[in-house]
Amino acid sequence: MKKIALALVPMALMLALALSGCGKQAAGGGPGGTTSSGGGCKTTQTIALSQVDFVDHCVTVSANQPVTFDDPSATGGIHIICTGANGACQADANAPTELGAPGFQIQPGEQKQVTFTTAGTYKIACTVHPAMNMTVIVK
Ligand SMILES: [Cu+2]
Repeated sequence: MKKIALALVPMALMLALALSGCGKQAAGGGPGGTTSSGGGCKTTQTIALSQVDFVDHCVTVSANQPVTFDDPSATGGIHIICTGANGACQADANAPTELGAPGFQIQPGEQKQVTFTTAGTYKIACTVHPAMNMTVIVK
C-alpha cells in the first residue's frame, strides 16, 4: 500500500503541472500576434489600395524612404489621394508635395512613390471616395 501511494504522488504532480501549463498557453495565445506594431498600425513602406478603400487604415513608415501607393490591376480602383479627411484635401506643410491639393490620381495597375521627410502623423484621404481615410505615422 505504501509503495502505491508513493508512486501516485509524482503522477498527481505531473498532472497538475500539465494542466497549469495548458492554462498558461491558452491565456497567452490569441489573435494579436501578427506583424502589426505601434498601436495597431502595420509597419510597411507599401500602402495597398482596394477598389474603394485603403487596405490598411494605419501604417507606420520610415522617414526619407520611398512609400509606394500600390493600386493592383485586379483589385484596385481609381483614386485621387491627398492629405485630408472625408474626401477633402487639407494642406499639410510637412507632407510630400504630391499629397497636396488636388492630390494625385492613381488607377488600377499603377504605383506611385512618395517620400515623407518629416516625422509625424498624417491623415490621408481620397477625393473620389469620401469614406476612404487612413493614417500614416512617419518615424
Ligand atoms: Cu478612392
